[in-house]
Amino acid sequence: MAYPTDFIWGAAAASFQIEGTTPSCPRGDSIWDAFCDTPGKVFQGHHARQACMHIERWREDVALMKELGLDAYRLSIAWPRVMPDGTGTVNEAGLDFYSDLVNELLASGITPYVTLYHWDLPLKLQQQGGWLNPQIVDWFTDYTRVVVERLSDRVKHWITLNEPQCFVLLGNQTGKHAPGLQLPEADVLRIGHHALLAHGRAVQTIRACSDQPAQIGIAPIGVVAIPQTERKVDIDAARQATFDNAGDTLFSSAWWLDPVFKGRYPESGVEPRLKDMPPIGPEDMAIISQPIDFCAFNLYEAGVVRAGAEGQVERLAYPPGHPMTAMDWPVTPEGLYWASRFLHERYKTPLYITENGLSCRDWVSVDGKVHDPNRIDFLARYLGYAKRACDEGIPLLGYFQWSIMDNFEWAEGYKDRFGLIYVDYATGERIPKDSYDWYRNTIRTGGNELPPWSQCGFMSDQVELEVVVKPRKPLRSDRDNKSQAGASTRRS
Ligand code: GCO
Repeated sequence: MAYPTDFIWGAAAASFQIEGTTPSCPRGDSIWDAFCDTPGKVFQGHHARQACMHIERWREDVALMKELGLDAYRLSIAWPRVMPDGTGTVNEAGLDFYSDLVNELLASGITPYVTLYHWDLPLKLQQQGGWLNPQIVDWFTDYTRVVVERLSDRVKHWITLNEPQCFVLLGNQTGKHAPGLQLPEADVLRIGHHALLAHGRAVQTIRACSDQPAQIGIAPIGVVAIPQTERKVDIDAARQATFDNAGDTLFSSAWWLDPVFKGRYPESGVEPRLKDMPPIGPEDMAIISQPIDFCAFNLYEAGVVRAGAEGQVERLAYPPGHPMTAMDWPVTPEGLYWASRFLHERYKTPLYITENGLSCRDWVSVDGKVHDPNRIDFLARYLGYAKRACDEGIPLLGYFQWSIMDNFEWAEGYKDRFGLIYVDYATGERIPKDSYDWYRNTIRTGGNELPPWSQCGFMSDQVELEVVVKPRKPLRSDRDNKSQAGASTRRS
């Protein structure tokens, strides 16, 4: 079988990670600027003031996207570039930048998918409490309106929030990300509730203000458990581990997506947190569960489980030597299929994979090229499993590779490279890697040259796995060492 002919082949990036700043198109400070300025927070004190200087080189970047043959590019808007203080004054030069970028993409045959919030909260808003202040819902609504009024004559696809798990929990509970707070759980839950309300109000705002019928979604991390084998009992165990885990971790997909698609928080997460749950207004869940058009998810890795003798979920550790990325995330291609299948079963909505990719320590070889065979193999394996989802009739509409170019990887600075295009941060030079050519061919051939999914995985009942008896709560160190067996291993 083949990928559907209208499958969207994309790549993604995010404002703070690539844009940089320039006097002709300034931006207000975001919480990430302040975080980078705080000693010890970001690897070797790296900063994204320059990043990839996409703010100056965007035409060259779009030309490379066109050459790659992308159907779509997922970008994010920097709130502080559009509204330097977060509210009030609009920076027209900032809006012009995004408007010109959208025009260039469209002229190149590339559909823009626009994420409204990819973590760069205006610092001025953080100084007023940020996501903990209930007014953030209005602030975000106003910002959304400004962007939609300017771009929606040309932009049809919108993603409200990127990975609420990360910006809420890593930013405010573990302190690993900006704004670097370690708040009590009651505050963290309140922040999460405000984020979901902001999502719902943004959906309403886009629907009300868009010049054309919009396609709207949200992009959490796809936190999923995969079954060690395809025996029904193991599949049931994986489904259960995927959705009944909100008591163990707020990274849980159900914690963020049940409110959006079902209008309620999952009982498994509420019950152990009764004393800390935020006040929930009478209209809140209706706002949060505004109908949306698709569920997006970002997927890099997954936990593995099986059914124990009594049918109970057994969380398993990957065996020694299991393939790992440069960021120490286990390589789990099967996750793309199981996430698609489980999310579709539960939420009955079309899906997009809005991020997937491999971090390597790529460098320029003596021949002047950048050879990244592991990235090619990683992408082929994951795409093999995405194809399986399509073959089985799961409405997976598209795939966005992370990332079109190397960029600022948050607390890891520039250490880890995810790009199809190598960036020399000293000169700004772009060098397409081997994986760029490979992806171009994959797009050109509609995925038809990918290996069959049955050859793409690492899991089987032949692999001896150790049972991790006690699931544990996420640790602060997990951003550096994400291998928590069983549930989400990534960042949870
Ligand atoms: C995130 C973001 C991206 C990352 C990517 C690799 O998940 O952190 O969406 O900005 O760069 O996922 O970690």
